[in-house]
Amino acid sequence: MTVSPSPAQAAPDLIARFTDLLGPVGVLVDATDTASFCTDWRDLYHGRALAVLRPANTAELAAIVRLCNEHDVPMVPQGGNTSMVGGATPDGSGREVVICLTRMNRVRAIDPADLTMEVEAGVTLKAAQDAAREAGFMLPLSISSEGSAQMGGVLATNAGGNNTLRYGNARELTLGVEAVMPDGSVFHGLRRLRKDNTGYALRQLLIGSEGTLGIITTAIIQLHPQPRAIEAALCAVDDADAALKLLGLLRARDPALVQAFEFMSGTGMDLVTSLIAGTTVPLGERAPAYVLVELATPRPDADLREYTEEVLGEALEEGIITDAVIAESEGQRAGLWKLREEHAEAQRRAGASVKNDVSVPVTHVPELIRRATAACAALIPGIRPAPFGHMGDGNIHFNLVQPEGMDPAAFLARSHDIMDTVAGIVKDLDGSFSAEHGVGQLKPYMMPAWRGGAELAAMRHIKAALDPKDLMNPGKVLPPAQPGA
Ligand code: 2HG
Ligand code: ZN
Repeated sequence: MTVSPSPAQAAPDLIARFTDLLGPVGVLVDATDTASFCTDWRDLYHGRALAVLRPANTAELAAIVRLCNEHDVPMVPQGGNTSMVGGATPDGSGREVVICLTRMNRVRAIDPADLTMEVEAGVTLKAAQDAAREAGFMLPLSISSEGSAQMGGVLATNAGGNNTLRYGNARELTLGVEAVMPDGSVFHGLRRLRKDNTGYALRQLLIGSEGTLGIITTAIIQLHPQPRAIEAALCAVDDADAALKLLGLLRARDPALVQAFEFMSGTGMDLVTSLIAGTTVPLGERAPAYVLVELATPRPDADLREYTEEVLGEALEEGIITDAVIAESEGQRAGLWKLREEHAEAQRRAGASVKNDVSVPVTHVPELIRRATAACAALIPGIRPAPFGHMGDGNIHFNLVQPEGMDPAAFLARSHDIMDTVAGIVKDLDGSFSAEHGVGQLKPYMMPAWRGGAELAAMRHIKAALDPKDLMNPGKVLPPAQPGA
């Protein structure tokens, strides 16, 4: 039997140079140590890494990027490894290094006058939120994976999440970034300016580039005042049309109060309550769909509770919602959010599933759900559509769980059929095939049809200009160029 050498055994000199730069604690090469960095949360991709490199600061990161550039070593930046599209998983060649930012994990400063926070890439989103809260502010970015997702990845993927409709996504909340570029040079863009019209917005190019143009090391994030009152309510609705009416009512009354507006299908909710311990829907009867509404205000004098009761009462009277419960305590509010946040985990436990992280203009959400549900049922009888997500900003996770009893592999073999079916409807409704999860290695094949022509050509030019050797997260975002294209 021949035993092939581990990737690191094939390049001992390089590993020694990395170790000189980072010390032994900064370099992992044993397969047992690197394994968890080489597969994704969804278990869709399984790669191999030459090494996992863990720099402790920007200077160390810049030094290893320079070395990789010199030796043509492809680099895969990785934060909390929570990508839904394989965006942080190395390929199977064993030539790539994973660059893990976990050791760069300091909240450097919070400026209470400027309402900003300076935070390093390896800080988890949850830790950044907590630090902001302890200082009396709110970092309004909130996503299901916030306990593991790290700020570098959150920015690199322009994460959105639950509060986008009120506060914007990562892009809107970021004033400045520092990043190591593909040649190892450092972009010193840690500026905290609201106005700065000085040429191309490199910061914005790096945000959402999914690590293909450079590695974000530190960022200046805008904070908001902490709400003094928050009311969360779970509403039962007959369908997404009713949910849209509820959104209309809330916005007509006071759009500034609406902090989250999350849709959940009855099917998705059934999966959560049956597969996740400690979850129950605190409403009388099972509904075809639900909306989790959160209203919040920083004003001390606003009687938000009374307002919430009044507006939901009106929705009940008008038959927009069929039932509702308002959280009576912080614990109950957390319980309502658990029902929403555990959707992804429940679907993972239910078997194989195909995710469609799509967005459409918010008024088209009901039509999207109706048409995509019918089209997928026609494609695979017994398929379980469980759409949920950030309806307030038009971003629906149109996820489909395998039919009960079907072979998971056979279901996953139909992934592209399902994704293309949903995407066709999304395109028809002027939407996007990836609203917040990015493109990663799962969806580059969709780029020519959606972003072709001048847009994709410009992206390729930018990539070639900044990363001429294609060493930064290769194979992600951009599809391979066709010969002659
Ligand atoms: C969420 O909103 C995440 O919970 C995950 O974006 C969505 O599992 C998904 O598709
Ligand atoms: Zn989401």
